[in-house]
Amino acid sequence: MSDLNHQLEQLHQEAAVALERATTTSETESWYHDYLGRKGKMTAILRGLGQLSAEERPLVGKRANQIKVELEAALQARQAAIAQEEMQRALSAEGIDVTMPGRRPLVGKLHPTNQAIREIVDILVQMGFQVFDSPEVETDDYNFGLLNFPPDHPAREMQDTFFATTPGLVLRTHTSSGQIHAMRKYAPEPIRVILPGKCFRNEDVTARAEMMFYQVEGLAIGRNITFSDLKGTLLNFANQMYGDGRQIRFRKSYFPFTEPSVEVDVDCVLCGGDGCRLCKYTGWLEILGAGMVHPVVLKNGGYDPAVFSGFAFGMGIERQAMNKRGVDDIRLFYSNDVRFLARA
Ligand code: FA5
Repeated sequence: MSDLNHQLEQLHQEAAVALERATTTSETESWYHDYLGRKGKMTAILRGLGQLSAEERPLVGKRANQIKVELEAALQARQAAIAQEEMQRALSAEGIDVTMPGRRPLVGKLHPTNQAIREIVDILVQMGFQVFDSPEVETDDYNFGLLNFPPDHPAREMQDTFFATTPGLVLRTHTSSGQIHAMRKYAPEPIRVILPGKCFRNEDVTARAEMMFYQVEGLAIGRNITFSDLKGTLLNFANQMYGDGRQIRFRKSYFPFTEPSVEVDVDCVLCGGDGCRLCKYTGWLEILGAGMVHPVVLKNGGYDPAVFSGFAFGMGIERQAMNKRGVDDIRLFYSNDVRFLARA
């Protein structure tokens, strides 16, 4: 057996072991380069064939070819196995873990102001009020004059007004501006209407006050409407809005369009009247302004005050939502913070 033959067998073994150790496609490529390539160890050995005797040369040459064919077949098998492993690895790295909980899609919902409007309107509609629409841009008359605000009377300063560039037009400062529209449409029939909508006041924005906010106005006019009807209506409203067993209290107040006028509070929904941060330790939450419709306003609306009487009330919508949900800053309603909007 020639020395060359011996070298060939050794190379065969060494190459087979080295191939097993290759774990990536690029390692198998370097292996090919080292053993079977043009500058590889096999080629180097085969170059020595010329020095062999004429009898040995074909035998060693044949064996060399066998080894080469075997190694090439082994290389193909190894490369196929590695490709399979690499694919498996990539698949499991990028794969979908079907046991993971799904991501909850963000679903839009009604804005908290709209939720509150619907809740309030639903309660009042069930009590027999019908919704009446009135304009956001109003004449000074509907917003003030016809509601018994005398010209240049300091009462106008109760509500800081945005004036339109057209003289005589204002952005309504309260939904009471719709009262005369409703009365003039239905007088002399009795009415029970509610007027939900936007109001605007040129005020400093604070945790309690916005420049744009919503109110719902209530107005009932008939032949025998008394202050007791107002009280019963508001107690019923408070119980439905804030829960059974709620108490309300009336504090005397002043509005030019009602006489007598009151501010109405409900016992604090958070502490039940003991005093807490929400009610500023008073035990009460203010919910609205109200009163008996002033005779001058009845007359301006087309009703004879000798025959007809009525009550009216006006509440801030965001304030009701704040009371109910314990929100302590009205600015959250209009700052588009999704964390607040999603929670509300
Ligand atoms: C009025 O606007 C009267 N028109 C209410 C009324 C109607 C009285 C009918 C009698 C009869 P007042 O200015 O108090 O009243 O506003 C009523 C409610 O609107 C307040 O209690 C408050 O909840 C809300 N409100 C007033 N100003 C703002 C503001 N800047 N931001 C948010 N809410 C406000």
